[in-house]
Amino acid sequence: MVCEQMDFTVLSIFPEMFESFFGYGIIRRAVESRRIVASSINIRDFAKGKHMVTDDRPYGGGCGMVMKPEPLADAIRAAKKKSPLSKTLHLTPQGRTFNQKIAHELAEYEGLILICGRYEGVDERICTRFIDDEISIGDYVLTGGEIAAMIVIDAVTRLIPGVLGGEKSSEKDSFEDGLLEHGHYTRPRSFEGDDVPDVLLSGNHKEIENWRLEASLKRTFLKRPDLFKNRALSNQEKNILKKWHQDIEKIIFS
Ligand code: 4GO
Repeated sequence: MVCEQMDFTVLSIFPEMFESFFGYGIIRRAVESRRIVASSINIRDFAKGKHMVTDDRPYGGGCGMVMKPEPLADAIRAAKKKSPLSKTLHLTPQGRTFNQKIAHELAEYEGLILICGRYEGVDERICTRFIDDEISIGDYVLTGGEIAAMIVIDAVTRLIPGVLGGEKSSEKDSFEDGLLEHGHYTRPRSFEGDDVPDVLLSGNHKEIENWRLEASLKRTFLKRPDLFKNRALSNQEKNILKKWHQDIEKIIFS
């Protein structure tokens, strides 16, 4: 059987941070079922000298430390030797802002080598000579790239076929079709006086689908109206919006 497998290699001075990340839930099952291979390289293992130093003072002065290029370069070469078809990513606030579309793009690679910086960041010559792509998980600064790497690995892993329970489980997610997801309900039917919408108990699958689409549109309109900018509407969706429009006009002009 041909089975898609993705190889993640993280480079960090704190590789132990990834032990719990790879050890729980869906990510753990993906490792156990060999749908992903998780390995880490301790950059310090490639540092030279008695003190295994990975950082140094910045040329030109200023505060903070910079990750030395030689240990990082050797660590990246070791990762590429083990996983030659992988794409090398650097997690940095200067990268492309990560989103679901980029997650799909990255899921196409055989593997990812994720470089996690610390201190003020890595020597610029590493960025220019060894990195295929720079990714940011959002416009804020972290003390290290490790959590950003986990976020990228998590979002990519759940797109790999077979990782989620049902084969199509990720297709209904928020963002997959450009809308937010509708709300979800489980038992009890009445929770502290708050009831599950009747339609969800009706067993009428067509009506349930219609209710969910309307709920998705409503949420997106109220919480993330910006998502409509880059998304075409189906005729069914336009009809739902037209109906609201009419309902609102009735309120205004009555
Ligand atoms: C990544 C890394 C923020 C991000 C980081 C981000 N901060 N927004 N910090 O994806 C250099 C040293 C980068 C610490 C690292």
